[in-house]
Amino acid sequence: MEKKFKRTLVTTALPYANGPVHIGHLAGVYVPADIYVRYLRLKGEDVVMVGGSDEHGVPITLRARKEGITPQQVVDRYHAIIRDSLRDLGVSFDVYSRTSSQLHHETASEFFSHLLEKGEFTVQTSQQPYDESAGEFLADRYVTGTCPRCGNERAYGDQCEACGSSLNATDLINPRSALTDAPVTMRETTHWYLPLDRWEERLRSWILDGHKEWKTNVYGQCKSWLDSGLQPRAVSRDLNWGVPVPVEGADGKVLYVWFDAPIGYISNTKELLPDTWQTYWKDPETRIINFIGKDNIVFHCIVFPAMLMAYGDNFQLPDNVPANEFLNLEGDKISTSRNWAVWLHEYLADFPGKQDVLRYVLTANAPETKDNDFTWADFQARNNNELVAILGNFINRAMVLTHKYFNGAVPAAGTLSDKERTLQADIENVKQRLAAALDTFHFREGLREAMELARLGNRYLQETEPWKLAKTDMEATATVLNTALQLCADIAVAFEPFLPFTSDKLWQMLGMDGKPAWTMLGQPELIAAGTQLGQPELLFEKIEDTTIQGQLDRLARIKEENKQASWRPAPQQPDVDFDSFMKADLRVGTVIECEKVPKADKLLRFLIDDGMERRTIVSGIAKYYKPEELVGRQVVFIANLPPRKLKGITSQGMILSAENSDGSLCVIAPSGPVAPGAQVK
Ligand code: B3M
Ligand code: ZN
Repeated sequence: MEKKFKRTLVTTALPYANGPVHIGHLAGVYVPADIYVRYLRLKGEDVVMVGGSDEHGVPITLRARKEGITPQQVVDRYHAIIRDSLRDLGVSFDVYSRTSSQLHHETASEFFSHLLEKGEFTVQTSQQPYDESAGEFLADRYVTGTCPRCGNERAYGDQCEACGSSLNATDLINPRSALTDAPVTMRETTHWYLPLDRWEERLRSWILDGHKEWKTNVYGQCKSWLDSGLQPRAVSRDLNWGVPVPVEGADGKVLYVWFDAPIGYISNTKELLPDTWQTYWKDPETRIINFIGKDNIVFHCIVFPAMLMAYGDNFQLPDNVPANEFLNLEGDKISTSRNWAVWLHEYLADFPGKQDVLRYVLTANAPETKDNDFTWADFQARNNNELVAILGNFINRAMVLTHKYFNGAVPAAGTLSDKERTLQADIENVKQRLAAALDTFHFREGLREAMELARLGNRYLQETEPWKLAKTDMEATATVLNTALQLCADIAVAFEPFLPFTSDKLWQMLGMDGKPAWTMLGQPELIAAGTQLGQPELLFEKIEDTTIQGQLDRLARIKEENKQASWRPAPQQPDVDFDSFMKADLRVGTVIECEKVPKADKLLRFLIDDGMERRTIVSGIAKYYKPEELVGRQVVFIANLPPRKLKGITSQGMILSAENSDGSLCVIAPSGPVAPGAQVK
């Protein structure tokens, strides 16, 4: 028997305010959470959706240092971008706040103090990396040095990006401070730890016995954490950005960001409901749902629940944590630091009025059970072949035909035939399946069911052909169009959670009053006969190839920039003995002629004055020079290579060029005029 709840509290992972939000955040957290909340509201349930920016943590301080601004300035900038862009996408938070707020600082501080008083922490002393000249402890990210695995000299204290191994700061060879480049020393420091091992048994039975219905990816991760045994976790850090540890003498120490951030859910609820927030956290008849991405599972299923259990006072644990996998972009992992993302605020500027297209594509392709890929080709195809061709098309046909035959007034239905009765039953079945999908967090499937309504509509019009009926039987035509318009109204209801802008527009276009409600879906007389329809407007428009190409070009540019930014000189070649080197006869020559080699887009043919005669050399630099700009210039070439045939031309030597970080070639030349044939020594 399913437990009955009186209300639902939906939380969404707090995005780090060190960058804007991207499609990965949306597909994993905010779009599914919003669909769920809108669905519950449509059913008239008591539901509250809370969110906010996560404004603490090392990455924010690093960004501030890099830009020469304060952490507060960093979070002010990104908090505003994140808040506004989520709002503009229609993500319907009841409150969207931030962890740098005073209320949050007080709440997190009180939470810590309460655990401290109850004896829920242990204290441990450990050696941590320290920068003597800056007088600061260093988070792992602040320590750089040589990777013990691959020899990369720029590895970080938590990870080597060259070989991918995850490291501890103490593993690095020659560790240096990323702040001052000074050598890192180790210093003793004391921190508070939450002994997760004390809660292991309760967590086990709560999750492994009590929540077998959780998604397999979530349940599986929890099981493997629990099976490998829980350890105490530090809940404080030596850092000067965050919630100060509320203990005498703990200067320079703040709460660990993963300790304060989930408490943000509580602060946000308090901010929204100063008088009744406790009902949403402590009443067993409240159901708490945490929407997160898979990298946050341990914090939401193990650490935060342990914190809540340690606090006591009837704090409720989440009822479900429907974590999603990751969304990739055009085959590569989304990355804020590499700018490999489709940023929401940029999408909204590039595609005005197309919020629902993005919501649709991200839901249809949501990474619910495995990592998925966002591609612009798929975005275009889903818009053109599904939203335009199926959904938009059905609505438009029903509207246009009603305007044509009934001056835009909903005609009264006459006698219903089997076709209408079958359709009615089909709609009812879709409604059941849609509800079942949404109740169990299967949003892709839910969207497929909602689309089924439009498919049913197109099939119904195809079978009844009102444009032919209208020539002989106006009463039958009225019945068909009435039925089709009822289905249009059903669509406005069913799509409200998924495509709220479209649903709203459609509701208006149908001349409906009030707001859609779940119980309306499938009602035979949802839209009353005689209702005057608005003008039929297209709900979706085709997206052209040029638009998509523009986005692909942007990504290609970013890929190129990243390649150049990560460029390093090639490793030095093995030693060569002096005599061998001296055998190469390097000389200066003057270019007499230069022209493109036909049918070879990379090659140029040179005629070089080498001081004795004219020799032909073929060189692969056609992409980087116009032939005429090289005529008259001096180049360096290897004179004693055996002749080689290239595209039928015998090349007598090789012109030297340097390869730039973008792969382009730059011809080597003497820095002043030199007699042709001069040797390079
Ligand atoms: N800011 C991590 C993340 O964005 C973190 C979530 C906090 S939820 C309490 O992946
Ligand atoms: Zn390495």
